[in-house]
Amino acid sequence: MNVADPAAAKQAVQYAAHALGFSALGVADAHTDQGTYLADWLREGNHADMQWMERHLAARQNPELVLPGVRSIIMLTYEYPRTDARKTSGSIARYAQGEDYHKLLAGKLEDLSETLSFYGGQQRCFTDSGPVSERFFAARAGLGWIGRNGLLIRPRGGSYCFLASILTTLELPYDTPMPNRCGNCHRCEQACPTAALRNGCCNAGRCLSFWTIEAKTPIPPKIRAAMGSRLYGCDTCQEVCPWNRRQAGVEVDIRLLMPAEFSTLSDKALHSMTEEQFNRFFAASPIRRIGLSHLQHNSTPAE
Ligand code: B12
Ligand code: SF4
Ligand code: SF4
Repeated sequence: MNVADPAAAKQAVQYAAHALGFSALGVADAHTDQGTYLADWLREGNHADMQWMERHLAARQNPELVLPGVRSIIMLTYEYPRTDARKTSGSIARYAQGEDYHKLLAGKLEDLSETLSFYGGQQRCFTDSGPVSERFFAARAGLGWIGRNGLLIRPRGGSYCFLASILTTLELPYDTPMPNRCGNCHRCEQACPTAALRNGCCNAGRCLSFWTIEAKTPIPPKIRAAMGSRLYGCDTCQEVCPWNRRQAGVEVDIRLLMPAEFSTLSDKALHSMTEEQFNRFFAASPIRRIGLSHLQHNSTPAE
């Protein structure tokens, strides 16, 4: 739908996003051709046992199926911690050190949706929670480029951020994509412990993030051997990225920082936890979703 003053509507949502703690906002044309990248990726079996990805294919490729009349996709970034706060063995990916971002961002996205409703728009909002190609649209919205590690890289902020999306029926001014600045660097591909990265494509069946979070089957011995002491997720292809070095002055929501009791939770304590203790301990954390037995399976068995 055409807005009387699209620039004013975009500016209003930009101000509101900034006030809510989002670090950047960009707008992409919802009908941008996504090509066959995702379909090819699925056909080659890169999604391992994440069958839900096949079910989402049609909607992912056609945002009209997600929100009829959609014109723009607003993409947002929200910073998460830069350092691994664990003091004992067993690393937890930076994005999962604090509270569950799905819940943390949902209310903020609803607030932004209300701002857009004021201009006559209808919206649907997601953060890692819906059939939207978030990295693709973030790159189209000019927020950064897709690096060889498959992640959205920002020239000033690197890749340590969540992506969130708002599909809207409003036609807002679109932003311009930026060039890829990976250059001749291949550090992420070289550092990946399981060789999961190839030509900017991540094979989930090899990725330690998949095995420690999403997999429904036991970790195969070859993967286990490469896992080291990763307890939940993997940040290796981000840790080695030169764009993640310049991080001075980045403000992170305090709720995304690791609580003290997490940073010292030992393998032994984890293995002696009951379901009830686990649910209480991880009540606000995204880690709760995988359940106690999966987390225990990830950790080195207690002596
Ligand atoms: C499934 C999934 C996974 C799977 C598969 C990973 C993968 N690489 O696809 C697993 C469980 C392994 C995973 C792991 C991680 N994930 Co994940 N994941 C997703 C999810 C739900 C869908 C991704 C997907 O569809 N992948 C399939 C590929 C083919 O599609 P795609 O993402 O649209 O992007 C590709 C195309 O754009 C393509 N492309 C490149 N050039 C071109 C050119 C053209 C013309 C076209 C058409 C396409 C194209 O390249 C992109 C990357 O491969 C998204 C949320 C979402 N809804 O998008 C989060 C998401 C991508 N994950 C995220 C994160 C943080 C992670 C981890 C870092 C977590 C961790 N620390 O353990 C790791 C990183 C692993 C890695 N190197 O990719 C963030 C990324 C933030 C960022 N800065 O980019 C997202 C966006 C969630 C969020 N909302 O914040 N993830
Ligand atoms: S998250 Fe870890 S295993 Fe997955 S691609 Fe990156 S470095 Fe490789
Ligand atoms: S490590 Fe190098 S190749 Fe990989 S994403 Fe970062 S800049 Fe690109």
